[in-house]
Amino acid sequence: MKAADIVQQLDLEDIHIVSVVGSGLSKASGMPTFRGKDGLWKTYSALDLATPQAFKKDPNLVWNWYKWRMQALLTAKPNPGHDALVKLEKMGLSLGIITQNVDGLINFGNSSEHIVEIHGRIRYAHCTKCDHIQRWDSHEYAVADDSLLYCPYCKDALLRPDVVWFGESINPKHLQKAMNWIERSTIMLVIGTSGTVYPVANFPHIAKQQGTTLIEFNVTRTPLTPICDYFMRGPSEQTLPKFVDALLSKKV
Ligand code: BJW
Repeated sequence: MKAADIVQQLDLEDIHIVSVVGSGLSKASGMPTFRGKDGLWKTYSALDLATPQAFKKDPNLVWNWYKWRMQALLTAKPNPGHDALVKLEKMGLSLGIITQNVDGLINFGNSSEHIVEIHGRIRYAHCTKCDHIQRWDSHEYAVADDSLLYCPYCKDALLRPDVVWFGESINPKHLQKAMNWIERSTIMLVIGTSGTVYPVANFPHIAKQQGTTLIEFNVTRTPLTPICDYFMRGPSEQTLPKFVDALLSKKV
């Protein structure tokens, strides 16, 4: 469906947008997605590496996967899809963005009030023993040379990426903030996610139950498509800017 046709049907007097974001948004910035052929690194499935068990069994393997992704991220730039979300926020139409992406490519400058990075942040690593957290997003660390990163305080304890793996809990403050935005939302944008990882895959269902209008942006249908009110098929780096521009042209 065309952006202008969707905007035509929205209640423009009452716009409170919450966005739920997945890895498809960052694909045009050179970041791989998780599922499908993109989700394969060497012969490993990304999903088999994103677990505490995989890290325990072979920390070198898991760190090398993260270093490979970091090498891509060090030269990655936000794409027009990321920029469109920042534009919505600047216009005061966005309650918040719930992103599953750990890449930090949605750039609000110093303000992180309106974004929740629900699966963590790849640019940081935390100690497996103490509370120490440090950045590791530099060429110095992102070398796939089998070296491990250790805590400067605990010495013998490994650092691990500051992300949420399968079976690990989501930060309750992040969940609370996300739920609060969903409760207040009138529109939810579901962008570039396969909608298969919980609890995020439940958010559109919760929003739908309370009457929020759902608009999905994806190159293909997903398990969430049947409950969405509108589906904008295509790369989000193209469809999202079109939608945001159509919305802003009606709002101002
Ligand atoms: C484009 C595009 C373009 C491409 N434009 N689109 C309830 C039921 C069943 C199981 C569970 C449940 N609740 C919890 C669970 C267990 C588990 C889970 O969900 N399992 C499922 C697999 C069934 N969840 C958890 O363990 C979570 N923890 C939790 O809930 O704690 C409490 C608890 C624990 C245990 C049991 C019960 C409760 C934690 C989940 C953590 C997920 N972590 C990862 C790795 C993060 C770190 C890292 O980045 O390395 O998060 S896994 C991976 O999947 C990553 C992603 O954020 C996440 C979602 O993937 P995403 O973004 O949707 O990517 P893809 O590849 O799947 O899809 C890309 C989409 O883009 C596709 O649709 C394309 O078509 C599209 N696309 N190009 C637009 N240009």
